[in-house]
Amino acid sequence: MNWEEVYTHAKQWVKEAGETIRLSFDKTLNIQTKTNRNDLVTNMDKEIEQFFIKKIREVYPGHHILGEEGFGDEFKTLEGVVWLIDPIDGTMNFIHQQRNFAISLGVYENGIGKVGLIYDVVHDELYHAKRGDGAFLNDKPIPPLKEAKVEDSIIALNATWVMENHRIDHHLMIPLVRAARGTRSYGTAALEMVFVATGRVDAYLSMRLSPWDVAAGAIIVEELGGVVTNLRGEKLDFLSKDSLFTAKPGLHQIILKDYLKNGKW
Ligand code: 2AM
Ligand code: CA
Repeated sequence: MNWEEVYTHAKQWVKEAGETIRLSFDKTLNIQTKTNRNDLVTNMDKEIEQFFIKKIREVYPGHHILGEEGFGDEFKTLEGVVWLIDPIDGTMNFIHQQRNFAISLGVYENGIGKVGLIYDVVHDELYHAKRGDGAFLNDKPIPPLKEAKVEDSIIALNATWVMENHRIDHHLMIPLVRAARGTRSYGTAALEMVFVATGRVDAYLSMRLSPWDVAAGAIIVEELGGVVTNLRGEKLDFLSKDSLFTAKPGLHQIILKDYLKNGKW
């Protein structure tokens, strides 16, 4: 596989998709609900996913595609080359705010992340990485991540876990929230992961995300020395929904040991 070529194509396609989204701001959005009244999808989510699928199938007919809106393939392993696509990560922000959303595109080979792109469309900021070649914000290299202390950290986490009635004992989060310098909530896993990558936040925790929400971000964060696991400290499989815990090196280990180890995540 010529990964340089895949990288170049992916960048071109993401930019093109971003332009389509920017132009859509002047048009009327068609908004529908999926599993519940707050689980939203628009004609743009669908259009952008279909745009990527068309491009990938034309150039790489042997590759598999897993997309949030379900226009890709169905499969149970990450064998071969797999594109994990979130056409709009932060759909609720896209609808309500026309900002704080991103396109997220991760390409994996036999389960190993090779190329990751997250495009902040509104700011025209493309975060991208190819395994082993470092990570970039547009043309600028992003410096490697340094260690941080919990008491100096800003931690991104969303409050949705308070409402969810699964087995999670969210009271266990209180000591961590108290110990940190501050918390932030942005509503887009892809951008929250690039905020970790760029050091704008020190860690990001989420109780439940899908493979396409985290596939690209994991490649970018790991390329900079950051750590990406679930809340139990295990590697992600990029096939099923899971919790997410990503942080600077060192900080990840400390939070896991001192704050998360008693949770049933
Ligand atoms: P989305 O906008 O692509 O749906 C918001 O906290 C983040 O969580 C976003 O990245 C959002 O992705 C994702 N998200 C929202 N609801 C989710 C769900 N039920 N399962 C998995 N991820 C979800
Ligand atoms: Ca989405």
